[in-house]
This record gives sequence, C-alpha cells and structure tokens, in this order.
Amino acid sequence: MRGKFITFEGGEGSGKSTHASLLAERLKALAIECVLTREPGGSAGAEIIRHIILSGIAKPLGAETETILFAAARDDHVRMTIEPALNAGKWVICDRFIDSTRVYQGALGKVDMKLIRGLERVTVGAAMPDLTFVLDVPANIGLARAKTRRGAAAADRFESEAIEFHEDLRRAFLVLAEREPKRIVVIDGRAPRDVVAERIWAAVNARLLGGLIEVAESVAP
Ligand code: T5A
Repeated sequence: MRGKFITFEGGEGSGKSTHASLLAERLKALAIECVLTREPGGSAGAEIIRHIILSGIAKPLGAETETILFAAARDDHVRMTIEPALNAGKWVICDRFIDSTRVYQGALGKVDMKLIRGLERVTVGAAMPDLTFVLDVPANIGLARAKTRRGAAAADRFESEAIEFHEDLRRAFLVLAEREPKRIVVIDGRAPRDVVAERIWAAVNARLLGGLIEVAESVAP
C-alpha cells in the first residue's frame, strides 16, 4: 500500500522542523516507517540547489528564476526521495513543499500562478500531500524564534526580508488553507510545543490513521 504524505508549512520559525520531527518520532513508535525530509533539499541534487537559492546569489535573477530553481529542486526531490518512499509504503513528512512556492513566489513574489501551477504539474505529479499543516504564528514571534535558533549565523535569503513581508506571508498561508480545507489544517503555533504536538497528532489520527492507532497500540508490548 502506498504511504501517506504529510507536509508542514508556515512562516519562518513557526515550528515546522520541530513538529515534523516530533511527528516522525511518534509514527515510528507505532512501527510506521517514515522518511523525514525538507524543501528546498531532501535529495543530493536538490541540496545543491538549496545552497544556490538560500545563499541569495540567485536573488538578482528575479523571482521567476528562483521559482524555476525551486521547481528543479522539487523535481529531483520527488523523483529521488518522495516517490520511492511512498511507493515502498513509507510515510513521508516534509518540511515545506508546494504551498511555500505558492505563497513565497506566487502571493509575495508576484510570479504568475499559471507558471507555478504548470511547474507543479510537471514536478509533483501524483505526489500531492494527503495532509498539510500550516503552523500559524505572528511574524514577530516566528522571526524571534528563528533568530534565537540560528544564533550567530546570518539570516538567509527570505528571513532577511522586512517584517511586512513576513506578515503578508502569514496571511497568504491562511488564504490557501481557507481554499483547501480538506487538505490543509491550520494549527496555532503560538501554543506551547507539547500542545501544538498534540493538536497535530489529533489531526493525523482523525484524518489518516483511523483505527490503525488502536491496532498498533494493542499489539505494542
Ligand atoms: N522557500 C522554500 C520558498 O521561498 N519557496 C519554496 O518553494 C520553498 C520550499 C527555507 C526558505 O526557503 C523558502 C522559505 C524559507 O525562507 P529554511 O532554512 O528551510 O529555509 O527555513 P524555514 O523553513 O523557514 O525553517 P525555520 O527553521 O526558520 O523555521 P521552522 O522550521 O518553522 O522552525 P523550528 O522548528 O526550527 O523552530 C524555531 C525555533 O522555535 C522553537 C524551536 O525549538 C526552535 O528553536 N519552537 C518553539 N518555541 C516555543 N513554542 C513552540 N511551540 C515552538 N516550536 C518551535
């Protein structure tokens, strides 16, 4: 049976990496094999492109070129990491995916949505997420968390944008969630970590696991 595909989306420092990783641990504890990955990146070729984009050297080439670079990275990631894992019955948990392109390059970068959708069709194919979490935090909280986490390292290409950019990002993610309520669940990322983790777990259980948890727990030692 094909595995399930879960993505985490939201602004900088909203807790995506933290909760993607906590969810993977929880699934593994139920003996569900899962692959934890991220975008841009997640495969050898895509990690090279990640460096090009996040270092900021492609910024002068414009938002369209950056969109194409994200798509090239996604194409490699889907073919080399995501599809093989899903086809092997593993679950895939990915830190950012198509909604980041729709929001950062589409809503904020003003890249034509026709180009974005066209690139999605080519790169994503059947690998559409079964469930997407948007972790929603005010921009100032997310940026402060991201800054604390990175320590002395420099802010990357998008983190260094103005606060208004990050507030617009937050709104754009919420608009996407309103449009696709069957796929996207908004979680208030301001809550304490354990509370956020429980809400995510409840949604995974309700939407993707059905009775599986009870079976797995009843067979656990
Ligand atoms: N991008 C990406 C595009 O523009 N288009 C695209 O198509 C794609 C795929 C990726 C950049 O690329 C852009 C978007 C991004 O700018 P990245 O380095 O992967 O860059 O950075 P982010 O994805 O933004 O990840 P961050 O690491 O900044 O944020 P996270 O993962 O949301 O946050 P996380 O989990 O690292 O948490 C940050 C800190 O907060 C704490 C954590 O412990 C950590 O210290 N924390 C909490 N603290 C209090 N309460 C909670 N509930 C907390 N949850 C986490």
